[in-house]
Amino acid sequence: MNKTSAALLQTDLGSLPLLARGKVRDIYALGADPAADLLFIATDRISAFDHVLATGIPDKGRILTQLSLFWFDLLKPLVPNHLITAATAHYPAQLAPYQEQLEGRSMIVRRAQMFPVECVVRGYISGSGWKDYQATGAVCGIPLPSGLRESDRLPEPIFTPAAKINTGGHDENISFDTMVAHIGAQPAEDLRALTLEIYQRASDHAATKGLILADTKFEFGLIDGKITLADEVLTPDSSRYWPASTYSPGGAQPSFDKQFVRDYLESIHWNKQDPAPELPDDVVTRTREKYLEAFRLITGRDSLSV
Ligand code: Q0N
Repeated sequence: MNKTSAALLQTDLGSLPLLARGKVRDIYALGADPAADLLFIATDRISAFDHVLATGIPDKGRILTQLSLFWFDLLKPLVPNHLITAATAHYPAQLAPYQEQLEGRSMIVRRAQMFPVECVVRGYISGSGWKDYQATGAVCGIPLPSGLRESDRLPEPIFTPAAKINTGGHDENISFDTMVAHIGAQPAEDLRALTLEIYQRASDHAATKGLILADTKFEFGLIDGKITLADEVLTPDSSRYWPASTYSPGGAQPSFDKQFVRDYLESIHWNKQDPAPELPDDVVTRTREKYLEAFRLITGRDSLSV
């Protein structure tokens, strides 16, 4: 059994070059060579309403990392991925002093030439897709049937790419034609086909576990000229999972993982400006339990192995 330990909010890997710090993940380069492998670390940070909160969720980083590893393995027959290893025993010796910060929550990955596009796929109409549909009847230029309700299942899954807007800002939904203009027709068609194929496989798996995979986001890059699945995959941070048993279209569905957090933040009337507030212990405990529940449902495993 894993004892709950304090949340890891920040990594510190001495002189290793920090390549990027996301809301949740810290990425280091394993050396100064521009081709050096990367070290991904998922911290226990949690964001809500686009802000990183002052309190972390113990084990969240390990849960998300092990979910990504589960999905990389399941999807291996469909698409190569950037993972080299998540076994700290196989990490380079220079990382040994940081073992505590790395165990279970990190992976060494190959550096890819990333496509500057978020590959989003939606089987259900929610979030920014719902907003766009209400305004225009379409999402990313894809016309949808009239009369859809919020959270309705779509006639078929749709590919709705988004472009990164620097740091902090929301991604912007773009048309397939705009994606073609950015990266070229063949890569765009390949990424769309792969994204839809992976979504089908993943939502089939989720369905057998009583979960709806409403939508999710992938990032791809080129490694040795081959399209490769990168970043994190199919975690609750990059996906909307809904319990099938309580699915009820005609309104927003509660967040599987963050609902207690959102409810608490609404209850204190936080103005959604920095500084983000602390979370009370019971919200932390119940949220941690939701991430563990997602992990158990999706992987069929009882608890984290590390
Ligand atoms: C890379 N991102 C954006 C942190 C992660 N294999 C790779 N090679 C080169 N670069 C990247 C990868 C990957 N994956 C991807 N940054 C660098 C993803 N961010 C989003 C915010 O959190």
